[in-house]
Amino acid sequence: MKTRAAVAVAAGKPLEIMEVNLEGPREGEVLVEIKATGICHTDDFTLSGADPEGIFPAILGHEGAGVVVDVGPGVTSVRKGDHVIPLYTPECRQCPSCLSRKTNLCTAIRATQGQGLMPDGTSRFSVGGERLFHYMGCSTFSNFTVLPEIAVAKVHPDAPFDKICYIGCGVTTGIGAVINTAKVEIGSTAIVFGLGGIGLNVIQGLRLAGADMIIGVDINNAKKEWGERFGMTHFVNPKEVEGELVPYLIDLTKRGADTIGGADYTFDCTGNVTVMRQALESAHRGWGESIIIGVAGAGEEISTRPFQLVTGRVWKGTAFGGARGRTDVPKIVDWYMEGKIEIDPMITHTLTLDEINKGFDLMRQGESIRSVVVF
Ligand code: NAD
Ligand code: AHE
Ligand code: ZN
Repeated sequence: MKTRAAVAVAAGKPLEIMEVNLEGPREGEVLVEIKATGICHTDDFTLSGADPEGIFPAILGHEGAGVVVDVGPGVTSVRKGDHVIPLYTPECRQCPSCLSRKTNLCTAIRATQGQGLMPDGTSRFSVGGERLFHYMGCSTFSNFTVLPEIAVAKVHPDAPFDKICYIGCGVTTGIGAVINTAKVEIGSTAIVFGLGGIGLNVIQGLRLAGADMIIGVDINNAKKEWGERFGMTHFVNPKEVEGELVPYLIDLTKRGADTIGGADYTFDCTGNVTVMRQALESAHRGWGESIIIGVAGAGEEISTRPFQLVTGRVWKGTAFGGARGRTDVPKIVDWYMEGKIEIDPMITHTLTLDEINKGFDLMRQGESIRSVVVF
């Protein structure tokens, strides 16, 4: 079949909208009509050329929602008409990682996914006889896409696609980092570095978890109002701090008889390795945990004095908020439908596929929280 898609033809180039060929679903695969897709910073990271796994030409996008329109042989868990969210972290429930119960990082198809291919080692997309690569197993910047059955979560049929697509990455990553990875307790203190599409969801996750002090750090002052909207109690712009940021934050988090200071939990939502170090070092001596969410470019490394860890701080990372997609994503959609979490105000821009490059520009300029493309 033919479908319209935004194709990443090469690193650093704007996406090109074109009609591409899409083969139907094979064994264990489903064909999904994508109704809406968010634009995440990670799409821009890959498009920029900084992603060691980035390959071109490819169809990017990993934050979608849509309807199953066909299924391949052997598919049993979803059928035509089901509303689904594609999962870049699948859940096969059979691989050693899924069975370990210690991680959400299913390994069933990770190798081929990183090569931009379906699990059988081929691509379903092409144009003019040339192969196009899949991206993160999703390729939601295409109106129709093919996914392995284990990489779709069936969700509430009344949920609006143009909002719940954000649960395909940003919402789940931010809230999940708080609930699944950090396991934040009521009354905690927390610092969130970077108040974009992920950081604001960390903030709403902290509010849900009952954190007392939620400090947001961003170099863009416009993010103060945004953070406050979702539960942030204090805002710090590092550019306006006199002296070093870390001692300033440690001082800000001193409470009651505690003269040491530092937050119980800190979160990097920037992808900047200098910020990651600041986040670790502003965690409380003895127990503070720092969670890396941001994705850093090829060749970049984090560093700190080992003393920071010797004195009890813990450095952790999280992918997709530690969520098991097929189990947790439908629940998060239900939370949205029940009004337990907010999504609508964070979707600042709704665009057509033809306007997708504008969505990337808005994100780069710090003018959007989330742009969503509606097909
Ligand atoms: P975004 O562009 O919407 O937001 C980034 C924010 O960080 C902006 O508000 C920006 O002003 C701020 N910022 C930049 N430099 C800063 C600095 N030095 N100090 C403080 N704030 C700074 O991006 P996003 O969509 O929220 O994504 C954030 C990061 O999370 C990206 O690296 C993305 O690739 C990553 N990500 C990771 C996962 C995961 O599963 N681990 C999932 C989604 C996104
Ligand atoms: N390809 C990159 C890795 C990028 C990365 O860490 N991706 C996150 C999701 S970001 C979503 O916006 C992830 O899921 N990581 C786990 C995994 O298996 O990729 C690189 O550096 O190679
Ligand atoms: Zn993402």
